Amino acid sequence: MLKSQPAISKRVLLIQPPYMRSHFAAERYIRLGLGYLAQTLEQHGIEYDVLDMGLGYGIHDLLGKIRQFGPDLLGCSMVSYNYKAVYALFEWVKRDFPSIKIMVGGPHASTLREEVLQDCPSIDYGVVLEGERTLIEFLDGQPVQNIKGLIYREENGQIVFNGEREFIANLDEIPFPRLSKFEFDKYKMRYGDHPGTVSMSIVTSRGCPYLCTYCPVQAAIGRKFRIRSAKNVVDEIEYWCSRDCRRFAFQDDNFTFDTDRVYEICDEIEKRKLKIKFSLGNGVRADRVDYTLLKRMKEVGCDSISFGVEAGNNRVLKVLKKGENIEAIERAMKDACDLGYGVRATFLVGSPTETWKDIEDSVRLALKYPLQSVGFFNVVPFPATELFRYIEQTPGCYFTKDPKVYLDEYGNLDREPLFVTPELSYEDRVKALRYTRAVGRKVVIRAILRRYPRHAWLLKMFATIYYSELVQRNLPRFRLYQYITVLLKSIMSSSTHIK
Ligand code: B12
Ligand code: SF4
Repeated sequence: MLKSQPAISKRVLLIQPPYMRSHFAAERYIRLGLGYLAQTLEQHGIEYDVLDMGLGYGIHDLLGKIRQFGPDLLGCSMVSYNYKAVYALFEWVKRDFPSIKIMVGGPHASTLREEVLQDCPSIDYGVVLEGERTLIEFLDGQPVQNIKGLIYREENGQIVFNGEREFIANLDEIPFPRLSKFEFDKYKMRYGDHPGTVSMSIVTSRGCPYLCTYCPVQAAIGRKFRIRSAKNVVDEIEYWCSRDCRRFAFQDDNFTFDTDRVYEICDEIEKRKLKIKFSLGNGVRADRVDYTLLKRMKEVGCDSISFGVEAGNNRVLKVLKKGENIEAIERAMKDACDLGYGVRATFLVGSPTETWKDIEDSVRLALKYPLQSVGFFNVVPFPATELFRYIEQTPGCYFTKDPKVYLDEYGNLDREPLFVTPELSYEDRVKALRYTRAVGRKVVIRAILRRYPRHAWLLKMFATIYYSELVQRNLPRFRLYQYITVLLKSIMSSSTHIK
C-alpha cells in the first residue's frame, strides 16, 4: 500500500488537454489516468484540483483556473495526437506563470520519453508509465535523481531519465477514482438507455502480455499484465451505482485475459444484485472468450463487445504476431452475434505484406456476420513498436510523412496512408481506405435497417448522407455533426440487441 503521509504543502492542478479537432470532441469521457492520480493525491492529503479541457475549456479558462487555484505544479495527461497544440498551451502557461512547474505523463511521455522535454522547453518533468508512486515521491520532496520513472532537466540543461520503476503488482492497493474534483454532472449522457446518468468507464487491469507488432499499449502502460480482484472491481461498480450510474464501459486492453477472474466478476455482480449494463468496447481478443463466457457476461449485463480482428486471414495475422487464428475469431464473432450482443469488429488496412487479396479477406469477414459496426483503420506506426522499426528497416518500405508530423495529426488521418510497402503502393492504399470505408458504411446501414425495419427508407437515406464521403470528409469538425454522431452512437448501442 502506498503509505499515507502528512499533508504536502504543494498544490497540484491536473489537466486533460482539449482535443477539439477530433470526433472525440463531442463525447465526454472521464479520464481515468487523471482520476487515479487525483485519488492518490486525495489519499495523501495533497491539495489539488482538476480541469478537463475536453469539456470545452480553452486556454483562457486554464489561465483563469491557475490564477484562482494557484498551483505549484501543473500535471497534464497526454496522448501523442495534437501534441503540438498542447505544447503551445504549456508555453502560454509558462509565459504568464513562469514559476509553475509543468509535468506531463500518459502515453505520449511514456512512448517518446526524453524527446518530449527536448521538443518542449516549457515542460519541466516527464513521467513514464504508471504515475501514482512517481508523483507522490516527487511531491514528497525526494531528490529528483532518485525518483524512478521520472525525466527531468539538470541545471546545465541536460535531460535525464532515471529508468523505469517497478510496476504496481497488486492493483487493489491503489484507490479507484471517485472523481470528487471532476465536474461529474457534465459527463452525463444526453441520450442512450440511461439519459441523465454518467456512463462510467472502469479499468480493471493494466498491461498486455501479447506482442502484436503494431500495438502502442506496451509502450503506454507496459507488458506485464496486472489485475484488480473481482471484489475490488465490483466494489467500484457498486460505488458508482450508489451515484446513479447504470451503464459501464470496461476500458481494459485485455479484459478477458484471465477468464477465471471474469467469471468471478460476473458472479460478484449477480451476488450483489447489481442491475447494470456494460460494454467491452476496447477490443477483446477472440481467443480469450468462448460461448459459455460470453453467455455468462451477457446474463449479468454485458450487451456490446468489440473484437480487435485486424486481418481477414491467418497469413497476415501471423505477420502481425497477433497470436490467434481466424477460426477462433470467426467462432467468437458468431457466438457473440448469436447471443444477441451488439458486435463491433475492427480491422487494420495496409499492414505489412498485406495485398489487395488479403484486404478482400477482411472485407468478406466484415460482411459475413450481422455486426453492429466495423472499423477499418489506417495503420498508424507508433514509435517504440515493431511495426515502426519494420518500416524503418525493410527495403521498399518508407514513411510518407515525418512521424513527428503524423503523430500530431493522426486522429484525423484516416484517408492518408502513413507508410508504403512493396506489396501495396500509395495509390492502392488510398483506394483500399476508400473501399473499406464504404464497406463500413454498408455494415452500419444494414445494422440500422435490422434494428428499425419500419423506417427503412428514411433511415437508409439519412445514413447514406451521413456516411457519405462528402459529409465524413468535411463536417466532423462542426458541433452539429458531433452531436448527431453521439446521438447515432447511443441509438445504436441503447437496445438490448436481442435478435
Ligand atoms: C480508454 C481509452 C480511450 C478512451 C478514453 C475514455 C476514458 N473514459 O478514459 C477514448 C475512447 C476517449 C480514447 C480516445 C483516444 N485514444 Co485512447 N485509449 C484508451 C485506453 C484503452 C485506456 C486509457 C486508460 O484509461 N488507461 C488507464 C489509466 C489508469 O492509465 P493511463 O491513462 O495511462 O494513466 C496512467 C499513466 O499513463 C500515468 N499518467 C497519465 N497521465 C499522467 C499525467 C501526469 C502528470 C502523471 C504524473 C502521470 C500520468 O499515470 C496514470 C496512472 O498510473 C488506452 C490504452 C492504454 N492502455 O493506455 C488508449 C490509448 C491511450 N489511446 C490512444 C489513442 C491514439 C487515442 C485517440 C487519439 C484515438 C483517435 N484516433 O482519435 C483518442 C484521443 C482522445 C483523447 N483525448 O484521449 C493510444 C495513445 C497512443 C499514443 N502514444 O499517443 C492508446 C495508448 C491506445 C491505442 N491503441 O492507440 N482512448
Ligand atoms: S493489440 Fe491487444 S492483444 Fe495485441 S498487444 Fe495490443 S492490447 Fe495486447
